Amino acid sequence: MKVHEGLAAAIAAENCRTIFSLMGDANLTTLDAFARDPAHRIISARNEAGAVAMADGYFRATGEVGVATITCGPGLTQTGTSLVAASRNASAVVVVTGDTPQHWPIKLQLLDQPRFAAACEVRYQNVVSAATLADDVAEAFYAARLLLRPVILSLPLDMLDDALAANWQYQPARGRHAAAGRLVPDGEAITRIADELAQAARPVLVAGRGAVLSGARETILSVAKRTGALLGTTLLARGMFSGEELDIGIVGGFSATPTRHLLAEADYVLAIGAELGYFTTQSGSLFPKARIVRIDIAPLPWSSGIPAGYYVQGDAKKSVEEIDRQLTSRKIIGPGYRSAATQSVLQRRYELPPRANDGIDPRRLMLRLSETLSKGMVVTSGVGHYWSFPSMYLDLPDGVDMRFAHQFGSVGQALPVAIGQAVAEPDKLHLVIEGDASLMMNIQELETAARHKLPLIVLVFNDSGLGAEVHKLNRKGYNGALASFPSPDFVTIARGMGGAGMTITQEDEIAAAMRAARDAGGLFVIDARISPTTMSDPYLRTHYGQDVQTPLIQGRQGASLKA
Ligand SMILES: Cc1ncc(C[n+]2csc(CCOP(=O)(O)OP(=O)(O)O)c2C)c(N)n1
Ligand SMILES: [Mg+2]
Repeated sequence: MKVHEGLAAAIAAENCRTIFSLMGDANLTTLDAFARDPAHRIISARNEAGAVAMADGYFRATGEVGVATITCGPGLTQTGTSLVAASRNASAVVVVTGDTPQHWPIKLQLLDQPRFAAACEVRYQNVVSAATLADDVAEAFYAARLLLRPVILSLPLDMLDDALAANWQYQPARGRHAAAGRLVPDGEAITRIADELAQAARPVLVAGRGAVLSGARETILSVAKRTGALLGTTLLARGMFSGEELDIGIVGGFSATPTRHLLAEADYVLAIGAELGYFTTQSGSLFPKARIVRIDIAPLPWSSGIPAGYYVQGDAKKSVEEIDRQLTSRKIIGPGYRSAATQSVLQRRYELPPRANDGIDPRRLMLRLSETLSKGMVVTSGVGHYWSFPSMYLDLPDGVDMRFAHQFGSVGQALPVAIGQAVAEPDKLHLVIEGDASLMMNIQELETAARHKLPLIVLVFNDSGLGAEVHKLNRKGYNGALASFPSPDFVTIARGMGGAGMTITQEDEIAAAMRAARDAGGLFVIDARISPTTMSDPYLRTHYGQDVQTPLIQGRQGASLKA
């Protein structure tokens, strides 16, 4: 057996049957060996950036290590943004590549790869020799799972055809090292939080993705019942408390108006499994009177831009269970926010701003889209001016999962991340929402989605421009036209790539478009011609100082809305 064959066998032994790739000298023989087993699947992307983002999406959907393989040098440099985005999402990803040996005469693709990896916040695992292959591969997979970030596994090109020992065997990482257990919080810290919660008059619990992943929902509900706390989430945990009496939806820049009114009076905010950064606290202005306490597994609190508080390192579920036990044994029952006054704030109704006459109204489009969603769907939004509309105006029915590909603040990631998710979950219908400019950044991957017949609908918020830039330039008195230009015909592009699509110019047409997409199966692009002058609620608030009134939609099925 040769090294590349052993490598392919080792990857498969790590429970990886699907690999995302783009070929080159560093990986073509490894892919050939991997493909010999008909149960293995190779998803060939059109750009290495796409391959790594797809592996990231695979992890997001399954919790299993996503594996991508790409060639060295220029293949690796293409992946920079996707690597950092995966790192910021705490995604376990292994990227298998090669490296030009120093003694090779051809230096064309030579790169200082470890330094590149360091800048991209990923671990660089070098395979030292054929004799260490098994140990090095296992360490890479172990590190990806333990550290929850990408690991680059690199083999010198001249090693790939070396012979492995006749008795070579691969023992997977899981058989070698135990997985990390739940992080136990400090007991005194928990007592301190229980004391403070027991005394708080208007407490708020904010659950983040860590709370979702650790399965802390029921325990958080129990603490909320004892304390009368409001139940909010970060963006990434959107929908976690839908239907609960004191659910206030998203806490942060995307908070609804009732949420803002209630948070303004909060005296204690406990964030659970959440980083709670600048955007979630609005730099502290969202709850100016509150003491801020955070529980998360990160070794260091991310405190940039938020008021000082108290940080406890611990698993979300374990920590809240301890708090709950203490409150229960002390028989604490606080009214907190439980009152008729709170309910009247939560049930306030708002008018939507009037429609513009230069395209689809994005708020109403999201309300109409909500009616077409059904159980088992996954909605993934990217980032741009448009993303506040799905975040704030999409009414998620039960069983619809909402995810975000905004990590690292990079536009263009949502399509390849959603493709990786669709590969991992082919039984679900995937809807990815992208801006026109964002889609153009990785548009080549539409062909990957079509070729693999993935159940993927792409909804393009098409305002014919870099909307975020247009609005900011205009607001500052600069030339917004610099960032607006006609977009291509996305439906023609979708057809050319092997998919289908429909252009819509009115919000009511979304129902027919979604029906056509379901009927078509496979890749379907909905090119929604959005009003380029309609600004999002956060932009009106932040850039124009307007007191916009955003209804609380999540978990209330649009009850507070007059459309
Ligand atoms: C990789 C990257 N390049 C540039 C930017 C700056 N940027 C932020 S939003 C945006 C506009 C994106 O346009 P589009 O996807 O059409 O969404 P819109 O803002 O128009 O709703 C740009 C270019 C970024 N965040 N990431
Ligand atoms: Mg745009």
